[in-house]
Amino acid sequence: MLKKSFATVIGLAAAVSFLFSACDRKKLNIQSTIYVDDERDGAKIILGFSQIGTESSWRTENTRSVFEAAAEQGIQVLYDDAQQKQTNQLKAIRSFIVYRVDVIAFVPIVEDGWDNVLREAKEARIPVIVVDRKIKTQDESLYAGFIGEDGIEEGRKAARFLLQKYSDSTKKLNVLELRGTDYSSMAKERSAGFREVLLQDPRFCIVKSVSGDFLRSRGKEIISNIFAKEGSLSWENSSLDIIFSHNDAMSLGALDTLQLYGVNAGRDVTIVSIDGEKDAVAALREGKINCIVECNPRLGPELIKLVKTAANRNTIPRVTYVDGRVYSENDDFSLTQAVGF
Ligand code: GZL
Repeated sequence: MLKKSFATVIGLAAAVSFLFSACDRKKLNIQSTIYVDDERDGAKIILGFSQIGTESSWRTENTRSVFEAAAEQGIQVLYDDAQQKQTNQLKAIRSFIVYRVDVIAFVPIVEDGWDNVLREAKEARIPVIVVDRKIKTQDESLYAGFIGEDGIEEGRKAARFLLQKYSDSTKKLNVLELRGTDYSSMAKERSAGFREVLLQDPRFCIVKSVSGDFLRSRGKEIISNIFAKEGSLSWENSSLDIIFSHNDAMSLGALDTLQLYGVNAGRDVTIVSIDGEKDAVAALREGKINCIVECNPRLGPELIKLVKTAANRNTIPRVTYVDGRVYSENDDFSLTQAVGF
């Protein structure tokens, strides 16, 4: 397979890419550098990896995990940080095709809009692995397989915790949902799984659902806007008893504002979150968050196994799910290993 020098590709691709090789194993600093490598080491597998960005600790741990696993297996990584823009991901994938990487892995920021670029990868006979979030496509043959979490099950786990926590309550319970990035599979799945379980119980009512884009700043802003409009933690005369947040970053942002308004998070309002980042686990131990559904970002080792299989033209499983546990106020944290990322 003719491999163009990356210097040539640089002129074609706006994406700033990062070539990571085993020799850099000691540094694991994830710096975007422009790498010019006129000679490819043909023996090594080159992975083109298009990542969404750095919107949360989950995302940076996910990226770190991929780099670390690739270094351990001597796989070179062309990396692109899309800075939350699908257009940047499309450019990066096209530059990977021009550079003729062996495998492409990407985290689709949203579900739609991938068929054309995946068709180009298929025509170039480069296998594509979808990571973390899912895509909607007219042609399932356009990608080799998916590895990530089951967002629907994560939403169900969050709801099951609430059903258990309020099993003895007779009052109406009003829920505020902080959604992740709209049109992303993860936000859609978490919402769907949460509703599937929770709304079987007529005591619960989701009175408001807002997209916080998985960002801490937006979680903070949404709660501030509610206080500005309502003067309290309520919505249209319904007190908000529960906040269900699609990720820890938005939960921590919400905590920032609740503290400002003197709300006793974890007691005056129940908070259920997803991910398991260190700061959120610390808040759980302090009783400010009531439940965290773990979403494991450390997909690197499993992904690299799939990359090696695909690079050798072997079939990979269509879906590889990684599971996570549930941390809650009921845990005896003296027994729980240090968790979080
Ligand atoms: C989960 C991942 C989500 C995390 C967020 O699979 O897609 O995106 O839950 C991250 O923290 O922004």
